[in-house]
Amino acid sequence: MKTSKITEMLGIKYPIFQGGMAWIADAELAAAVSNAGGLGIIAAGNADADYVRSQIKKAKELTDKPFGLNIMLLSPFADEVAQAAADEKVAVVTTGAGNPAKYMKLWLDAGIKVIPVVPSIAFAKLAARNGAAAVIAEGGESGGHIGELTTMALVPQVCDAVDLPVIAAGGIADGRGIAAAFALGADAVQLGTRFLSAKECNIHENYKKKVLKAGDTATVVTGRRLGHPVRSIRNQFAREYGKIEYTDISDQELDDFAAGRLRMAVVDGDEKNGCFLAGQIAAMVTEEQTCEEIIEDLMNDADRVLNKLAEMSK
Ligand code: TUI
Repeated sequence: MKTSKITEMLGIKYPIFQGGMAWIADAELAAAVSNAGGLGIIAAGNADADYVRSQIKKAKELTDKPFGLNIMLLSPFADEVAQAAADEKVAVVTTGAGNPAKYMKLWLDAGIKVIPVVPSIAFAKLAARNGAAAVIAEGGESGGHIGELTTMALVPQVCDAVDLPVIAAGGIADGRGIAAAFALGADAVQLGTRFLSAKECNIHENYKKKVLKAGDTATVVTGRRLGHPVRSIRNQFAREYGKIEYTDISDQELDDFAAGRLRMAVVDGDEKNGCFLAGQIAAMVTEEQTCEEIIEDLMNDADRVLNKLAEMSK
């Protein structure tokens, strides 16, 4: 595959981002993806600035390639992590779960390329006005915190709405998904769930097993009532949350019920009580591979599909 606007802008080999998955995407995963030619992204999640600084330092030791930092804007530590990103001058900041407007000047002054996740055209336009280098159009097929639109509907509309490179995310697991994203107008793709099975992904073995054995309807969305819909693999926690979500339980109690569940999944591998975030393509993740194998597979498969499509149009 030839270079794209994104590979040229960021100085990376392949137009593949690894999603900045909270609690999951650490320096080791990000560096492995960057070393394999994609853009690895460390997730700040709900961690404080000291943790984030140590992860950035570690990634710099593990790779001389560009990598990114994802800042989850609902985090209580978002302010100090935003400052850490500027101090450490990471190549790329991606943001999720909110509006990064108040940090844009800080990051742009530090020479950082800011690439927010946008769940709608309004947010894409706002990001463009505020100086974003590109936007990630993430559809609701994704794991974790999601917007309302699907990738199929969101990506072409965002491409039409802003004069910026667009990275498509949500529901992409192989070369067919990558080719489809390009057909919709994207310049690159971001994958999260596919990297959950990576050898360099330091999640609990039970998390990997859950993804590897997931079927097509394995995931479910909870959390709409509090305005933070989250897609995860159906298990006891998701069922219990679903049962109480629309009862007269208070917002605070509902929030408390979900608190700490991602950690229980990622660190403890608690199959019943953890919240195992994963996208709708979990069933397409069928083997443990290194990041290099995953990325080479993806690019070869995308080339195969694009060549097939080119043949069809002759
Ligand atoms: O951020 C994600 N995925 C995530 S974050 C996360 S941790 C979390 N824990 C508990 C509650 C919520 C999150 C797990 N997965 N993806 C990027 C993303 N951003 N998807 C959707 C959005 C988004 C949604 C609304 C971006 C902006 C936005 O603005 C609306 C507003 O009102 O701020």
